[in-house]
Amino acid sequence: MQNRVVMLADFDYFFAQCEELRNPTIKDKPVVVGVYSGRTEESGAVSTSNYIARKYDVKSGMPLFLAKRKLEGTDAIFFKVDHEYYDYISGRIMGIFRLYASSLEQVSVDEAYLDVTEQVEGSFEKAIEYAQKIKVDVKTQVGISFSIGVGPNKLVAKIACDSQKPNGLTIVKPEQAKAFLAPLAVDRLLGVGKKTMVRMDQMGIKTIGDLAKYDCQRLIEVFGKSLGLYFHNASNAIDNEPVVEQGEAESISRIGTLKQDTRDLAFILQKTDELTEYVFKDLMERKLSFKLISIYVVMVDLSSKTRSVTLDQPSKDKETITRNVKSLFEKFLGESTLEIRRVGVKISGFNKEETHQKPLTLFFQ
Ligand code: TTP
Ligand code: CA
Repeated sequence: MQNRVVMLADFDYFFAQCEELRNPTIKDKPVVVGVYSGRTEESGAVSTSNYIARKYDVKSGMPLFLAKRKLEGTDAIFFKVDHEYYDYISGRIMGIFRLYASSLEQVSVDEAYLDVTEQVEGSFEKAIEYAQKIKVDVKTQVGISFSIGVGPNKLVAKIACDSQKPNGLTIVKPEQAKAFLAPLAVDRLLGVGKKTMVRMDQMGIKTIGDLAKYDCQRLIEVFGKSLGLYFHNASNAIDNEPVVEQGEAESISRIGTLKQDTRDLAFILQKTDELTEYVFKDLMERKLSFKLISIYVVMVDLSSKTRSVTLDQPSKDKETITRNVKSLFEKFLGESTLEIRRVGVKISGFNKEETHQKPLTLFFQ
């Protein structure tokens, strides 16, 4: 299978950058965005600050009075959070990202994964230029800068992105991924909190490289099967989690145009087999089972029809799709006399438990 090329984009000092955007004159001053609790004039905490304020040791989560003390004597400016405005800016950027990716997974108001494999034809060289293009486009259209990490999967892309901020662009090719992770502390991996870190330290594991070399069987004994396997894979830069749209459609489908209008079953099935390959690939990535198979037919007069079949048992295999698509078309050709122009294959009726199964990594916190 082709290499995946996955990007993580993380907007720089986001809330504070949004404030700079609408007040350009404050750009060279320390900027702090805070949540005011309302109890007293001063009480509340720092949401984020620009990099000038960070030089004075201002940090997210810090009480505002402390931030004010640290910035005493400077011309620092303080803002109240304005989520509506930040969401609006975020939405505009996500809209631009969507044009650049086959799938977009928004993780938070200021972070999103982009699967750009097809767009860069699996090439990390092309991905550098592509990432720069996205940066310039967003900067020109919206005025916001961000950091991008590029890797063969989400895990590597995320750590790559964190390694160079703000306005960073960090590329980690598949063959460099293991060596890139190896020297980093184990707690850089999602799921390694304080307790796990102490336990790993006792086992002589300090870096991701130590974890990668550690006996997998032993990890399973200590942390249980799913977590043990996850630690083994993650430390070896293996991560197969697909980039999935939030609230993604409850079906997988592909439509294609036939090379010529026809009523020839074999000719049609050649096309639908091709479409089924793609549908099946998506299905494998999402690890789902389906109960409903449908065909979509567009006739020469551009009228369209669908036909479906419901399976007795949920299925996960390709042959079931191919076989049912074939019999649906056999039946359909018997019912209609028009030549066919376009065809589609769709599977749906996914097992709800599977669709709601969150990736393992979401269970950690
Ligand atoms: P982050 O991505 O953690 O931080 P950032 O965008 O401010 O800075 P950078 O990525 O350049 O390091 O958080 C994104 C936004 O979430 C941030 O702008 C404000 C908000 N936030 C809080 O409100 N409280 C917090 O404790 C943190 C960490 C973030
Ligand atoms: Ca950010």
